[in-house]
Amino acid sequence: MKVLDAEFVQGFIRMADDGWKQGWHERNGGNLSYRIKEQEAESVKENFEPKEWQPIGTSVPKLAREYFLVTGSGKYFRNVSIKPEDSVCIIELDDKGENYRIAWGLVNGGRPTSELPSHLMNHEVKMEASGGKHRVIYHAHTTNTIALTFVLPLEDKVFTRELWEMATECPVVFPDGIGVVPWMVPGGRDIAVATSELMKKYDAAIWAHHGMFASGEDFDLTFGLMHTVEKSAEILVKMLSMRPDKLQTITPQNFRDLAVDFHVTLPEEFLYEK
Ligand code: 2HA
Ligand code: ZN
Repeated sequence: MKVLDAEFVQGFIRMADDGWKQGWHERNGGNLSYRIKEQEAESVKENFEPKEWQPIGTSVPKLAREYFLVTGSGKYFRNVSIKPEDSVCIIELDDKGENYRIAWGLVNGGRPTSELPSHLMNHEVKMEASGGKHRVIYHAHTTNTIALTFVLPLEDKVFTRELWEMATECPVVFPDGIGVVPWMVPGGRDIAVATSELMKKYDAAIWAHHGMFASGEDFDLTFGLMHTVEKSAEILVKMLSMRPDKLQTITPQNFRDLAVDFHVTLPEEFLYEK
């Protein structure tokens, strides 16, 4: 089968396009990766032409020999759907999880995303935590979430609680909460380590003054998570623009009642009295 005909590739392209349409991917902002299933890799392997091995910049031994579909460094989400073979690539990891090589794509040259260390370290953590179910890692420059990192304390418990309060669906969509990474230089191993530490506990992490990372089992769940958090952030930005306080809101006891009916566990650390 041609790579572009595969369902997982079509799903990846659609998600990239959806993110672009949301306004989260100015210029070359953001990146997306998908851990390819064995039978999916098998179905398109006839097209692979492996290039030389390159260092990942970190070590992900549990992902040894896995294949990933990833956006290219410096490539624009805006272009993914019209020239996917120029914008994305399939990479293979070596048997130590220390090097990668391009097997398909980036036909005009280039490298996988500059955030490859963060993507792969998050994949490693989430694969373990989910018993192998999580396959998608998504980084986007979500406008309203970024705006909030200038006015809210950069604490997991503050962001979780404030975002939960803005839309009743939020505690059901991300019951474990959301993490916050303080401002750090992007692209390297340090920010990858800090993010993957938070991803042991959460499915989403905010990068202060930069954007967000989300993890999920498939494209729908991962895009849906990013979309839900960002929508909630938009409501909070609107609310704070109208007045600095709330006349009424969802209370800690409301959240506890919701948890019972929706069969989710909401950690008490987020249900503090203000
Ligand atoms: O330009 O978003 O964080 C890609 C990025 C880097
Ligand atoms: Zn970014």
